[in-house]
Amino acid sequence: MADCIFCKIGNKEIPSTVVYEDDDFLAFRDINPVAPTHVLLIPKKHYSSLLDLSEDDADLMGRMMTLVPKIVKQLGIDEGFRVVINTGAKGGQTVFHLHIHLLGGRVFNWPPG
Ligand code: DGP
Repeated sequence: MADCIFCKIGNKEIPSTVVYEDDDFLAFRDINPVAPTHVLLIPKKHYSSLLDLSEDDADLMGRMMTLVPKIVKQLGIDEGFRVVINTGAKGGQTVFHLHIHLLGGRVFNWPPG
């Protein structure tokens, strides 16, 4: 997608701090971290959100999920972390290219306690 910021990060038109890359995925540091470690994992293929997925995407998305343990171990946050996918403007999504937030360290107080 021509005007998608994460497509541009994925194809290196826009620089980012990359922590993992292969042919289909890129993980990079969030520009506005809300946790001591805050990384975004994206498919290089453009999907606007989780709502774009169909059965045809099961293999790609399965591989994306299996990257999570690999990346959190590399980042040293595997003792405890959160995985967040904001979906839709009312779900807090601000960049409309599917991405997984990987949040490690002390994060927002949810669930409370
Ligand atoms: P969300 O609100 O779930 O759509 O998350 C979008 C995240 O993307 C937000 O935490 C900030 C981050 N972000 C937006 N623009 C850039 C950018 O140009 N570079 C990087 N590294 N992160 C960005």
